Amino acid sequence: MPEKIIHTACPRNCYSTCALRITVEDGRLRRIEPVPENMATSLGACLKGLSYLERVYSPDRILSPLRRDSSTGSFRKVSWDEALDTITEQLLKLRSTHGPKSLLYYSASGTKGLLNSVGGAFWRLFGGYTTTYGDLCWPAGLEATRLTLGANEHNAPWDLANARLIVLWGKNAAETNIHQMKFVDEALQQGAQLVVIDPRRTETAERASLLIQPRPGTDAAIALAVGHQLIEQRWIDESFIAAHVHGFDAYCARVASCTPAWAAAISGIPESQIIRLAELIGTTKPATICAGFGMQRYTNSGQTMRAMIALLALTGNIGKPGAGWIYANLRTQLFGEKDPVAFFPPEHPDPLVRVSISTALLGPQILAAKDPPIKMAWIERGNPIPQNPETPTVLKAFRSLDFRVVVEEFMTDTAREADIVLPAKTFFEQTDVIGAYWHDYLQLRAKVIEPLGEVKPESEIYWHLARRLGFSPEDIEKNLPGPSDTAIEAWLNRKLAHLPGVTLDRLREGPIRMPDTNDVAFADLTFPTPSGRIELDSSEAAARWGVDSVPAYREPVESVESNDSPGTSRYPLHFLTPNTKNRIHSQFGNLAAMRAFEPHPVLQMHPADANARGIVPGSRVRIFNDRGELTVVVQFDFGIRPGCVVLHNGWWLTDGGAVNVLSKARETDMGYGAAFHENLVEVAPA
Ligand SMILES: Nc1nc2c(c(=O)[nH]1)N[C@H]1C(S)=C(S)[C@@H](COP(=O)(O)OP(=O)(O)OC[C@H]3O[C@@H](n4cnc5c(=O)[nH]c(N)nc54)[C@H](O)[C@@H]3O)O[C@H]1N2
Ligand SMILES: Nc1nc2c(c(=O)[nH]1)N[C@H]1C(S)=C(S)[C@@H](COP(=O)(O)OP(=O)(O)OC[C@H]3O[C@@H](n4cnc5c(=O)[nH]c(N)nc54)[C@H](O)[C@@H]3O)O[C@H]1N2
Ligand code: SF4
Ligand SMILES: [Mo]
Repeated sequence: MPEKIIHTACPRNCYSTCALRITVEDGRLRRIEPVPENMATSLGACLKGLSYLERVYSPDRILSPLRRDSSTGSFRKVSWDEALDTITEQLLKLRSTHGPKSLLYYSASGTKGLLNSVGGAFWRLFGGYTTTYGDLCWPAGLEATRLTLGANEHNAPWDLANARLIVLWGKNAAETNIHQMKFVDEALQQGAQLVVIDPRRTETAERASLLIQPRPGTDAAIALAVGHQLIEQRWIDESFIAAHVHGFDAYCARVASCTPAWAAAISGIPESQIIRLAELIGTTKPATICAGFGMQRYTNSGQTMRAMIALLALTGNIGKPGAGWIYANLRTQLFGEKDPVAFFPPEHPDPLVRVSISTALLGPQILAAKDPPIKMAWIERGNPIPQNPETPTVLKAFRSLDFRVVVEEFMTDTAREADIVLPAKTFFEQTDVIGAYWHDYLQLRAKVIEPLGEVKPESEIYWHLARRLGFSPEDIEKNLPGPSDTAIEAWLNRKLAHLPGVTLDRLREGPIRMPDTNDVAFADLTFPTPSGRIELDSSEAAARWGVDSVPAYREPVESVESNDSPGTSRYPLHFLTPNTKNRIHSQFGNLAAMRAFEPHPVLQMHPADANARGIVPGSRVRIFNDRGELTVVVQFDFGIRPGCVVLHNGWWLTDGGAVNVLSKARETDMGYGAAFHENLVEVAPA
């Protein structure tokens, strides 16, 4: 059969959301190449993207429904009829005994797509359901940005090349946003300076002229001291502040005592580095701060992010080319998710939906749920057992349920706990439309091959279940797309109808930037905040989250310096669990292509910390605290701040490296994020 070329886009939870050009031959994927029309990802797929050639056809992929034998724990292949009949019977029993809200529908970040909303539509027709609020990823930063600037938008990715100063603050773009490094590189070639602020010397830091390695969770102190210094040196843009900033006087009062010496003592970095950072931010224009998501997973990090954005407001670095705050660009999230607060409790506009479980507290809150209690879980697009905080409690919570369904591509830690596992599609096997959170392209995630084996996309699974459960044909017709490709396309076109000029046919021609978008966010200097200005003083922050209305530094709850944290002398090491280049969280690590680079979990440790504990490189060590223990191989790394140890997140329990065995279920100060980076451990020879 002749070769066929199809354009699609990678839907992983990854900044890039790359456009991909796929060659298919005999119905099989052959080649994956770049699509230069997406200007943000013109360099093409990363190794993970290229590894789809392995992933889709992996012998480990789940290609048919499986049923667990509860006495032996082993799985056997069953027919779709048996799987769907069993689930139907369980759902009917659950609904009549405990009510529909005893069903937890848990979905996470496994794939992007408009069709993801079909799950919610199905469970409403079922009569209702319980779901989660907040998420593991980014909400403290989203909320801090919304409170300060009014919206989560930022300049186009390529605009970064115009910056003269780039601060990658708690962001490891060389591994997590690799396409951003192209624009960092262009800026550097034109003489820009790069600052990296991270407790680790990452690959990103190799290009930096200043690397600041703070004690984790103390960045707010640094930011406030930089603000203090900017004001003291008159490195501020007074006319910009007068016209566009709300709360400058209150901010000045706050930072008056936040001297560089004060912040240096808190953050454990030289005072001279804070003074140098202030000088760079105060005297280099335009300046962009790119803030990572990793650094906003602390109990004080919403306030930290507000303190960081303030530095751009003081220096007039907003609304201009090469300037601004790059955190998340929600311009393409036009399907109800633009205002993250809309999803927050206590009220949900829909009485059929009980939004009562904080994602950060998933394990404890499943166990504690009442009226009705949670009795059954349906899990898709997520691997909560290794990825959510407090793995042992998440495991206990799932095991306490009467019945569990997991829709998965692979036998993950979560799938192994299921009573029924349903095979999940890969994105090559169903058409969808996806946005992004770094660039503003809408893209067609076009179907490229027929589903392998007996795989059915989720929307089709729901359609079959709806018929078995006896939902009315009108309800099904109105709310759920049918199984055929044409029904899916008609459903997608209806979803896009409110966007002028955006149709599947138009998307087939290539990625489209959002209508009415531009390269510079807030270029008109209007800010959708209560005051219409950039808010350094936010009464909404105080009212909604109970924090100081002006950003302040507060010691993290679990910290070597904090008195609130019992037993910290027993657990003196910060456990950092960052992302890694060749995985997206718990995905890809099971493939041979990735195992070749990272065959097993490795703890990275500064030799000074290791020597003090009699640990030699290459040996096995125990990492432990009151919550759990892991045993892995240790590697020395002079680039890590002493007092910090590093193990990449995403390893499975079955790999022996599931980092959340050690973390605590705890929320961030705002946005209902997960503060699992506040995590103290001790390490000893195994
Ligand atoms: N290859 C790859 N790319 C990804 C992902 C992936 O898993 N793999 N995941 C995607 C997703 S879902 C996300 S959320 C993003 C995350 O993207 P990033 O935020 O870039 O990634 P993280 O590794 O979570 O954190 C970045 C850095 O923050 C540092 N850090 C930790 N605590 C602190 C602190 O208190 N202060 C400071 N200044 N730095 C700190 C860590 O050492 C780490 O190097 O990446 C996305 N891109
Ligand atoms: N300690 C610690 N924990 C962390 C983090 C950290 O930095 N440190 N990072 C956190 C962050 S930022 C995030 S975003 C989360 C990520 O955690 P999750 O949102 O749970 O995401 P993944 O680990 O990528 O797992 C997604 C699962 O979805 C499956 N999947 C992929 N595509 C499909 C599909 O089309 N249909 C179905 N049904 N399934 C599919 C994949 O096979 C995979 O098993 O982890 C969080 N956990
Ligand atoms: S994982 Fe990210 S960088 Fe890699 S191909 Fe997919 S979108 Fe692109
Ligand atoms: Mo994330």
